[in-house]
Amino acid sequence: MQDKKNKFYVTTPIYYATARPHLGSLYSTLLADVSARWNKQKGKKVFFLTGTDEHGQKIDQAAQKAQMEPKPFVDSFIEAYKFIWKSYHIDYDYFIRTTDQTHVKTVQAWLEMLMQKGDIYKSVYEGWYCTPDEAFLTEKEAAGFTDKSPICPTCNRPTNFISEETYFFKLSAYQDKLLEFFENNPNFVVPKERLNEVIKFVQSGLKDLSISRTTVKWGIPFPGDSRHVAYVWADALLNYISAIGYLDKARQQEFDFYWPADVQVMGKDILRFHAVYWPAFLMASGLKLPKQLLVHGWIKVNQQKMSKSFGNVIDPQVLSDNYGADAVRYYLLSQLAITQDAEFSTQALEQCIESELANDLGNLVNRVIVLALKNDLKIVPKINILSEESKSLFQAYQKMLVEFSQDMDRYHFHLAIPALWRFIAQVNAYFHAHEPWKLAKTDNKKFVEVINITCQSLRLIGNLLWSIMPKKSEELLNHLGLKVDLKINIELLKPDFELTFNLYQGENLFAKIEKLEQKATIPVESVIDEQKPIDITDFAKVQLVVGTIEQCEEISQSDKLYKLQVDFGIKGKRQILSGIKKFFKINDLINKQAVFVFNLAPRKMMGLESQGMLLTAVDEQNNLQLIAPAKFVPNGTMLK
Ligand code: ME8
Repeated sequence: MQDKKNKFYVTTPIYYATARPHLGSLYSTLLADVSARWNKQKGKKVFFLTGTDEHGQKIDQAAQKAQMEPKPFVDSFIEAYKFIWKSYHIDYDYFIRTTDQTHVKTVQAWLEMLMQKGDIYKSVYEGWYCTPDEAFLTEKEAAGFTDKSPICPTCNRPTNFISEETYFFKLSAYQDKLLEFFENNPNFVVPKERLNEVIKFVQSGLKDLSISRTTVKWGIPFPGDSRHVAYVWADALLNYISAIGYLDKARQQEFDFYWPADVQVMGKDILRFHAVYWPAFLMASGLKLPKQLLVHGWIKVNQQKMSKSFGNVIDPQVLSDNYGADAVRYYLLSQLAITQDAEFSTQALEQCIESELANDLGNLVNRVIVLALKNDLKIVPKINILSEESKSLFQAYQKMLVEFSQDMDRYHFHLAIPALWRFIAQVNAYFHAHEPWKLAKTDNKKFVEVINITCQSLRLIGNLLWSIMPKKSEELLNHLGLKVDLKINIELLKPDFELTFNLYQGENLFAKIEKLEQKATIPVESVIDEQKPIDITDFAKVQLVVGTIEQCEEISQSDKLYKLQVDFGIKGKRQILSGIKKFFKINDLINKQAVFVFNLAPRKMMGLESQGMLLTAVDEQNNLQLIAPAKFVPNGTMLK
């Protein structure tokens, strides 16, 4: 195996397989992907792990609600995870599922080992339990609720009282060791401040942790006592080591090489489990602790955490279809500070695409290439002497690279990106100040120099963008006749005056965005919030009407929208725009009946008015299907 110092092992939380991934799950996975790519560019041997958490009461209950057995139920979401990760260029090395037999065997062997060691013992547990969060309340958290179930402080939902025989992990024995570890490793948690809440929690006193259930069947059977199943965290957390071969003799070398993880990414909701239980499990197992936990805030919608169980989630697939995956990556990484919660906004996303991506970067690339090609400069030759302004541009670059690298290394992507954009502004200023369109006519030598220096700068920008927007980085470099070169250590990336650039115009890096209204275009996943059922009067507000699609036309400059002419019988004819072009040929739609939202306020897209919304359903292959009555009904029929 190679030099251990030169490896980088990064993990995401494993997501509950109760629904398709949402923007929150994408965000954690994206942070891990950027770290993985950045470290690859630093020449490290990277292992990037993600996956799904598939056992426990929460999953079992969700499966029952869907009238399915738990295994086929969890199976049904895996393709959506893999598909969405792929469409966002998430380049993971392994996708672990906690129902994988290798994981199950590892957990059982580990439980057995700790039982023999005396760190796990059997007794009776009583306490208030929050199923959505899979956590017991502490005595302090449960205190003060005399006449009703205590409310979970994390999600504000009622808890249940549980009294049962259980296996305990001797968490209390690790209280002092944990505090000592935190004291010696103040940078264990990024951002640092979040470690304080953990320290306070540990200082308030650790009780032994219940890690098995007899009342739940959907889980990993306890070795030698199959009435019990391992309970969630003792199963889920182990994924980080089972995936790389823990307790598997044949994979010992691999495990020794990758463990400990260099960074483990998670939202602040699960910090306690990762900063207290997980280190204690590892200490008990005689293993090293992860080097760092990267803990980010929540993406919120209407001031509330975006969450499957609150039913307010945004589908990342709809966003990538509308805006392009790399643009969404850029928005999430540059606009959301990992240190804080942030409200998701399509307006901010669109603003970001228009001004930072299309104007600052896309236009610069386009201008330099169009101008060079117009003046027959397809191959930009080397230059020998650098002017003072060119030198000072690259000095600014060197300074920016130091800042950029430091922020990338500490996972503050929201600071690294603006530093890069300040350099892009300097390159824009350099290009415009020289007015190369005039030089082309008056001073060819100077003209070639300005084009060369701008291309040199774009090469540097393109390489630095690879971890943030991998596809756009490749496209940008492609415009210059180059490819991403992972052999260059990114921290030493500098202009290469031996290079010539073979320019290629191609399509603009960032297409004009098709502005779509947030509510109409970003469907909230159809998870019903049991806490807040809607009233029949809410439902009655929506008019769902059957119509026949009479005409369907493409819209120039839009690769997503069709313009439909729909006949609603006595209700008249309407023009309706729909982003379904990718999924249907025109002839598949003509003369078809479908269901439309009829009383949606008209809205403009690509300068055209849309007077309603076509309803579709996503099938298992992630294609759209029309919703139509089983038999022909008169156009204009309202759904009841
Ligand atoms: O907790 N904003 O799984 P989970 C930002 N299976 N990130 C969010 C988010 C939001 N609104 N919502 C979710 C579990 N996340 C356990 C983890 S690990 C051994 C077991 C992200 O599906 C964030 O990283 O509820 C959060 O920690 C994770 O998804 C929780 O996903």
